[in-house]
Amino acid sequence: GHRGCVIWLTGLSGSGKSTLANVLDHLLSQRGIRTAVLDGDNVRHGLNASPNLLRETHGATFAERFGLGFSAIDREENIRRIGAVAQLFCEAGIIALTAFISPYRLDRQRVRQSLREGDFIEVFVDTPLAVCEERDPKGLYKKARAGELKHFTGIDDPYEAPEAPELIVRSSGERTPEALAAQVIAYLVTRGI
Ligand code: GGZ
Repeated sequence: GHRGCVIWLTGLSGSGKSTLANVLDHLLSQRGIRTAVLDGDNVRHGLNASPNLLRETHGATFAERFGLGFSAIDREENIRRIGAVAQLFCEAGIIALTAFISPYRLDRQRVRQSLREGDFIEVFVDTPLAVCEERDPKGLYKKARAGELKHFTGIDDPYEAPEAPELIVRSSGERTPEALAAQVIAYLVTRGI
């Protein structure tokens, strides 16, 4: 059998992290490997969501007490919780595929340190800002440029690129998500995973 690990995708909004995670999920599952995808769709709307914005508990709304936004401290807590969940998957022998901007080096470093040596595989999805902005699938870059959305990563909020990631994939140009996934799988093979 194979051990679990955490494949931690980091990169800008629109860089292709979720797409890559889902292609990897599909390809690894086909090979009989157990995987789990964690991304904004299931975490920011699930584990870290504010399910009832109006419900008052002990003098504060649920969102005020537990909801996570995009301030540095909220992103830190978002990544901490995701790291903890990914660790549980890893210990259960599952390959966790996480797709979050995770813009702060220190937050990613903390997740790395919570895992056994070699279990944290940091993959920098290095798509240029111009390409992400051109894609702009949700129109968020447009809003950020117009000043309607503050603290948007890459526009008026920092993105700290990894200094020594296990792998860098470049998704600009002709390269399909399948080609990027093949690059990640080739890396996993060299690592004996
Ligand atoms: C960055 C934001 C912001 C701000 C909303 N900055 O393209 P998306 O929509 O689906 O991906 C982005 C997602 C980022 O959530 P993460 O949990 O990955 O962020 S972090 O790791 O930094 O905690 C984007 C949307 O949420 N979004 N506001 N201000 N992205």
